[in-house]
Amino acid sequence: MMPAEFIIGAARPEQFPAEALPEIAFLGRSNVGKSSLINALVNKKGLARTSATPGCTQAIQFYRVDGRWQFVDLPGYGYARAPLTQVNAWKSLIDSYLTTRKVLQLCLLLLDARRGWMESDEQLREWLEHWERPYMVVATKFDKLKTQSERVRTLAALRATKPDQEPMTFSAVTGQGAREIWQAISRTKIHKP
Ligand SMILES: Nc1nc2c(ncn2[C@@H]2O[C@H](COP(=O)(O)OP(=O)(O)OP(=O)(O)O)[C@@H](O)[C@H]2O)c(=O)[nH]1
Ligand SMILES: [Mg+2]
Repeated sequence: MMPAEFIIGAARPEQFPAEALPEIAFLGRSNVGKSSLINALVNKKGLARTSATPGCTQAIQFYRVDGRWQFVDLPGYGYARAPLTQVNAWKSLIDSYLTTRKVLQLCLLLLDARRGWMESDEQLREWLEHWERPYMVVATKFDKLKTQSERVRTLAALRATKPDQEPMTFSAVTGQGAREIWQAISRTKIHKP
């Protein structure tokens, strides 16, 4: 287990904590497994709240990890039944985080392995590219792909959209992929704010 602690849940930009450490942001559709991935990486069940109900993480949750990083759990998007006011609040909160945060080093864009790229993921991807935010794609819930041909097909579809990078895979059930994601995080260059 790695030392990890909750810092704050920020519902407004004024509540973002000090830009003290490099940040790794976890982005993706509602229910894709962002909070589960954070818990698996720090090997601490229950650090980030997870739920089978989409829209569990509402504010931006900041965690300090190993005294070296801040992990940032962003509220999920793309939940069809979310009210429009909530969708707009999500957009402006995420917008202000992604456009202003100087210590943001790397975005992990999580996709459900069974669904691949969906429209809202494509929009986010274009947005990250527009703002020149480095990001890596992680296909989550990989344990749900039962056959080798399903896994091969999924990886090919993910590569087709972002050919410059091998997509990473992850399962919170088996822990598969956590080591590679840690390697990617460790490789990101440390930015001095
Ligand atoms: N089988 C399987 N289930 C997973 C995996 N990761 C997450 N889940 C389940 O998917 C559901 C959503 O997981 P969360 O980690 O809460 O998802 P989230 O992206 O943080 O969701 P929001 O906070 O609502 O945006 C929970 O029921 C998890 O147990 C995985 O790798 N495999
Ligand atoms: Mg969550």
